[in-house]
Amino acid sequence: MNARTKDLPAATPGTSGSTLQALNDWIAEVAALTRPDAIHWCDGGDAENAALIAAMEADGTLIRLNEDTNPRSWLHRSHPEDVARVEHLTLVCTPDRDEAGPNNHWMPPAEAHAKIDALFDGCMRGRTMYVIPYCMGPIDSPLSRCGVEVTDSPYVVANMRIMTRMGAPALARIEREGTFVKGLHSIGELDPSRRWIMHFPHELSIKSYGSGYGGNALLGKKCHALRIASHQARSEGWLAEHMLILGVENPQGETHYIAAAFPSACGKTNLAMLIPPEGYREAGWKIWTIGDDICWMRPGPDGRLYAINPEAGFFGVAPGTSKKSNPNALASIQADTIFTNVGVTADGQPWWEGIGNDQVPATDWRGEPHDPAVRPAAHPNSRFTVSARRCPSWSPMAEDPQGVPISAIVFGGRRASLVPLVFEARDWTHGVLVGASMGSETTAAATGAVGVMRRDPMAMKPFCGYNFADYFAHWLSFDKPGAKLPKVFHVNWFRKGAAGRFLWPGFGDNLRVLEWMIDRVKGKAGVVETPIGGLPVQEELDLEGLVLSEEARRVLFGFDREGWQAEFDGIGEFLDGYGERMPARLKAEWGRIQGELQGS
Ligand code: SAT
Ligand code: MN
Repeated sequence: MNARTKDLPAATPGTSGSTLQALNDWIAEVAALTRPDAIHWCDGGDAENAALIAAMEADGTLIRLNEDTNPRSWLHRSHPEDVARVEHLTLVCTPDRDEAGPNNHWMPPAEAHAKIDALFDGCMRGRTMYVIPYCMGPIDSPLSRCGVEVTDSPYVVANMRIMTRMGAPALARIEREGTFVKGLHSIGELDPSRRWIMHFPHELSIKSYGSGYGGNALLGKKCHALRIASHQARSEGWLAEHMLILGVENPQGETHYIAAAFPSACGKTNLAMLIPPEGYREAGWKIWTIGDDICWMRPGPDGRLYAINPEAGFFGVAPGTSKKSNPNALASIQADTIFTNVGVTADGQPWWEGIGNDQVPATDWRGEPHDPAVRPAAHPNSRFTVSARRCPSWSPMAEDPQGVPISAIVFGGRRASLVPLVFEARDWTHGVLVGASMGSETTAAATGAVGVMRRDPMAMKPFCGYNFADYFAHWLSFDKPGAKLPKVFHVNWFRKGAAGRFLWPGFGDNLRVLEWMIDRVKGKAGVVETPIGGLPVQEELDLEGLVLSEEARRVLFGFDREGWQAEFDGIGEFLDGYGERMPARLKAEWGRIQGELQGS
């Protein structure tokens, strides 16, 4: 034990720290600030997990679900005011404000540290401090990156064990590499007025206080794998994106990998685990799941982009998950799952709106007798945490250290009007503009109003760790000699008709659109050119077996010039909000399309 740790509480037997001095020094520093009663270095093993779960069951943090129907599964009820990400309290603290950009809330680093350290001061008295070494990505992948989260929440430890490669192998890699992202977390008092989620990209560090919710507290996820990683990716020449990754295997046995960016709670998990429609299944089509939320991509030696999923589990939205909407997700969560803020039946089965079974919830997510007139049984942002390995469509390629080659990048949002089912960008520059222009209606994944249209470029509005103008420039920089970049598409599964109903069936039928994209990649299908990009030639998109109304066909495959003129005015204003920093190439691309929209 070195001098700085000598007056600290003893580490739990068998978990005595690291051979890496920088790590021990940092742990000593945070323990001196937070004053825990004990320090536990997590090894990630089964015995450790069992002990943590038993302690949480004993103190009511976890409630055991029905062991027959849901073996080794648990319900956690959060503080009622701690149910989602808090974007207004999430800060990027760079020395220069412009580096964080108008897309982030910002505070000078010194002020931010002072503010949050005052909250951390002594906050772990009477608690155990857990040290969680974790690896984002396959443990032996050159694309993976490691971090250490310190937390006083055993619920966070149990979730991090599912969501990341956590414990001894991660610690060994950290000790070998000597670098890691530092994440300090305390649930504090779970008081929304004493809550901050702060990022210090230049220090590769995160400080999060006052929330136990996934995106605020599982620091490997949005904080590290997107906000800090996007910053690292920019300087190291790769991309950290809010994207699912899936493989589409055709009847000839070829697999194409697709990465798709949709905002939170817009169906990434459903698309990643899609079950092909019957005709496709019979013909031999298969979907392979690599990831449902985050994608790290880097150019390979052949010029293509190769992607890994940095996560090891799914933190999915429960409501609406059913045998019909996502049978693979439902199968995944039959055992070994932590449910947060769902309802529960009298015999201890988890329940949520849209589960599609005939069970009845007895208790709602607040633990009160369920009364639909008072509140839904499950919170709209209630979640399941489960290992990716439990998913029937889980691909062994998710463990490939080299990642999978990406054939197509898809952007998409929730748009009730204007935006057609699918269109293709002309080239990479246009594709970057399509991503940068994304708009979507807000969801329950963040606190605030739901259903409000906002610009959410590349679905990264809440997650990009630096100025969007620089981020778009970074995207543009991948277009260089020798690059074999994926084709870029935009989809909208959420278009509504005059009667307010969805016009596209979605879910498994989305494979029809993916097949068309792969045909485009292979040069097998044409497009109808419009100013916004290439629309499918309707006969080349397989709609067999689907009943689509006349209105649906017209609207889903149509191009509304006047509507797009107004949309492009809005996009232009959005880009102008970034001033001179916005890459001229992107503004020129916008100008070109604006000109075409105004032409005859
Ligand atoms: O941010 S979370 O990871 O909690 C979920 C989401 O909003 O995408
Ligand atoms: Mn997400």
